[in-house]
Amino acid sequence: MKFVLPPLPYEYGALEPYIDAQTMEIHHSKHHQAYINNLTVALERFPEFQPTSAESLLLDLPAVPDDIRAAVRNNAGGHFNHSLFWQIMKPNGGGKPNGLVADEIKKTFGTFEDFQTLFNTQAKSVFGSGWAWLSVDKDGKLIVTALPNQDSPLSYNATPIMGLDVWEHAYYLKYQNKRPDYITAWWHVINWDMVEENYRAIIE
Ligand code: MN3
Repeated sequence: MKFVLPPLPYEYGALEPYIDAQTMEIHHSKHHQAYINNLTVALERFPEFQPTSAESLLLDLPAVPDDIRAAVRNNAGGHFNHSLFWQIMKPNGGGKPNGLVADEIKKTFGTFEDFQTLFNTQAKSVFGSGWAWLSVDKDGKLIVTALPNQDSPLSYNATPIMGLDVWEHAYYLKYQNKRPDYITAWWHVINWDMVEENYRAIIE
């Protein structure tokens, strides 16, 4: 199977002023592309091992040949995570969620603001590089987690519906060491319609 860089659903500058065009261009065309290239190179070493998708690799990492398991974990993770990340942002996003996911957030975490505080705390807590995630666990419950590097919730029995990349490459040009400012700004570009769509795809 051939892995390809999905086009961004908006222009590189579309998330300004919250995420700058240069960061978006490097992040998408260089970083995301590098995960795809590295994944491809790793898999070429085992032509008899033919995954059907990045998801299938992440759902069953123990099935990946030992020699390339770490590379697959990092790079299939990088490909899958970023593919989700671009989709759950949009220009003129932000605000509060609607629909089923909004109801479930309230049921699980209290108010929307309680959820946001928890998510922000997880995003700030990542030591070094990683992500904060909102996922649906195997019992259908919403969970907020932080994971290191490019680890995907898929490898931890959960399906992500929203994630925030807190690698420095996601914000350093504009925000330098001020990760909390990037996190605050990011809520202005969240695409709640897509989060709702992701949620419905799992529970319906
Ligand atoms: Mn990234």
